[in-house]
Amino acid sequence: MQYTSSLVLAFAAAASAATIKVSVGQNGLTYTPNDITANAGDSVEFDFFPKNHTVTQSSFADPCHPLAGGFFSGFVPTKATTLGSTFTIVVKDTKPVWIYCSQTEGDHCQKGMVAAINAPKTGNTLAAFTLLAKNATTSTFPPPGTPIGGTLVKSSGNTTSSSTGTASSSGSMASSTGSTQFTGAAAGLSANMAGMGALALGALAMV
Ligand SMILES: [Cu+2]
Repeated sequence: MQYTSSLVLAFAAAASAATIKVSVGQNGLTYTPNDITANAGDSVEFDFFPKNHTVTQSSFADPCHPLAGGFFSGFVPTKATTLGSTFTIVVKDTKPVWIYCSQTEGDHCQKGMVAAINAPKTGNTLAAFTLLAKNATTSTFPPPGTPIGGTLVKSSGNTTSSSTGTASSSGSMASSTGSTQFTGAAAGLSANMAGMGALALGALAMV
């Protein structure tokens, strides 16, 4: 009955997915932590602090410029009194993911506002990426129509709204955020179920 046990394993792996929280701009032009380790299926929740930052995916070789098909939170203006906006992505696999803030006023990316998920420990490290970013040309970002590739929950005072990107590399996890997320959660759930199906098929293929 390896068929059954593979399926059980696949579902068990999906069920144990973690949510990793990253502060955006809490201590200046930083993501904290910025050298993130995550498993496939984990969520990374970016929590926005003042003033006006983004979470944008780039390639390693071209920091401060968006990767085609990558995720983008859009700009999230945040006042000191309105904390609580989040952007959540789901990690697809353990390949390195490179991230920067595309705020051009103050050159956030060039000043080191970058992060990585599963960066190699040698070669293309986060330190190497940071150095490339320092010398990068003016930051650019995807055109309007955000968010892309993740779920944005915008908080401003007492009103909270959420939206989920569609043209994307990753869906949203049903468990990632609060009660206003029905639309995003439903879409994320089906994406997740599809993902688990694929995982189960993969497990079967290896039997
Ligand atoms: Cu920034």
